[in-house]
Amino acid sequence: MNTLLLDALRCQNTARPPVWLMRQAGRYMPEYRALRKKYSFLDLVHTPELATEVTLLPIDQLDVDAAILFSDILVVLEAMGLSIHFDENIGPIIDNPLTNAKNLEQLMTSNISESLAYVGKAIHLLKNTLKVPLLGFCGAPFTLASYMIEGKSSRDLRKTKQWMFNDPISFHQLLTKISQCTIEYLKLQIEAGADAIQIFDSWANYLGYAQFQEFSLKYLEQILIALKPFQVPMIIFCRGSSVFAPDLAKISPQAISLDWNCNISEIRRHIPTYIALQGNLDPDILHAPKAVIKQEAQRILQQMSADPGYIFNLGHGILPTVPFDHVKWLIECVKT
Ligand code: 1CP
Repeated sequence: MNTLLLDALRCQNTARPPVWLMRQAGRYMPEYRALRKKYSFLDLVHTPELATEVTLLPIDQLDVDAAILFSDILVVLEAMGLSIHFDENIGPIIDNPLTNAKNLEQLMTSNISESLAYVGKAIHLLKNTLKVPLLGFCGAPFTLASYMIEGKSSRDLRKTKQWMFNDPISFHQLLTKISQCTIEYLKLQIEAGADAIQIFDSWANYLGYAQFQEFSLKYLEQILIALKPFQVPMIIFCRGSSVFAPDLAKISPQAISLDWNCNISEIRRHIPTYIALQGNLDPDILHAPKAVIKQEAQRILQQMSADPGYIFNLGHGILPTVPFDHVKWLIECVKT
């Protein structure tokens, strides 16, 4: 068993930094694109055998130090009664987005683990074959609320923020419901065998400082407190972590996954050494020439050398347009 990731999450890694990449299974991979000719994205997610096959692609082809379950943060929305489909060009689309506080009554908060049982099956299958730790994951309540309200990807989260400012009480009710379901969903993943969990707050960077505390951090903390008895390491990824990392540290996750806008050495000075740091490489670097990829990877590795709690990763997911051999090259650069 490769324990580099789990050692780094305990800030006790004395070997090289572990490396895995957000969205390491995806459209930049020829084999993934071939599978997508045969199956829809949701077929891959909903079928445990197919989700397992896709999860294993980057383990076999890139030799990364961790697997992340192939799924999506939006499956919880399906379990809560929203209907989702994925459009090739637009991305996820929610057919029945929330438009007013009355809609909250229709959201389902029971039987979450029954609806998402297929995720537990995929985790069981993976645990039988993997020699690296398996990450489970979920979306953060604020990020999930934004998809529920916008109905698709949005450049400004205008509807979400209008709801938040105009009717904070019902916005909190929504966040509470999402948090409850998320806790149940993460328990399912942990009981099925996930070795660590990453929470994705992809759109937290849209929040002002005070609103981040009230509408995001508070709910992240509730999730961490509820899952503490399981003693499974929790990583919080947050776009906006360049600013919010010290606040995230206050709720004591085992690791904070950084975006790429900050100087990681500088951030390290403000984060207790018992909390691991992950990420920080600009995902666009993977479009650059190989020499530039190596130089930028080495810059971060040098900054974090001798840090027993650093996990190499990007500042956000791999872009679908990057060449596969650039991703392979990056992993080689980190490992040598
Ligand atoms: O084949 C396809 O067309 C689907 C593309 C795709 C893939 C490969 C989507 C649609 N989701 C995924 C997988 C996925 N999504 C994983 C798999 C594990 C991995 O290899 O990392 C994970 C962890 C996610 C998480 C996810 N989904 C996030 C959080 C991370 C992030 O990138 O910020 C978000 C915001 C989503 C929503 C989503 N799902 C898919 C797309 C294209 C999007 C983003 C759309 C947007 O920009 O709003």
